[in-house]
Amino acid sequence: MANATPPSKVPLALYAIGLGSNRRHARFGDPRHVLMAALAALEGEDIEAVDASPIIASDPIGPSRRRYANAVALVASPLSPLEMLDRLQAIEADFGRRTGQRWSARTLDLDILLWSGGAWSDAALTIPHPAMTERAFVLGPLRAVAPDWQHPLLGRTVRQLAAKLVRAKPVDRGASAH
Ligand code: PH2
Ligand code: MG
Ligand code: MG
Repeated sequence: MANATPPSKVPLALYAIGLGSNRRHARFGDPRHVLMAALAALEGEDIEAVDASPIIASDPIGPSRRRYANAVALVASPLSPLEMLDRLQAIEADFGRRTGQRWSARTLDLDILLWSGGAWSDAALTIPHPAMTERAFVLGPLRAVAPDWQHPLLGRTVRQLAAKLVRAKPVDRGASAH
């Protein structure tokens, strides 16, 4: 075609993705191995792995009594936030997560924590993740990969937020988390 234009280059966005698991997977094994498999599954044609934190073990916040494995991945992608959410939910489903498993023991939870575009809020998705500033199992791994990333609404870096959380020594923030 005479007027054909080359495919337009969509600029890449950077996302910080929180990973959590507190349930074995029949094939992958314990939660730590679930996260290792999930980190590999995140990479694809339009999601490029940039960095991944160490996988930590953390005490459960909320009603589930099993310990979690948690980690944070940094990925670069042309996907919009809602496209990324779709993709993460598809991966969760691939790992056997049933909808309605919120708060209960889950094989795999993938949350968008931060996005280089800043803040996002609609009926389906809120970025930054509203509970991230209260969760050591998020801020610890996030600090390992993106200490200088500034929370777009609070104007504080991840390093500052993590330091503040340690000082605050919350008694039980479980009820406000999701
Ligand atoms: N996720 C929750 C609720 N509580 N606790 C820990 N330690 N790690 C999690 O990933 C986690 C949790 C809901 O998403
Ligand atoms: Mg989630
Ligand atoms: Mg979550």
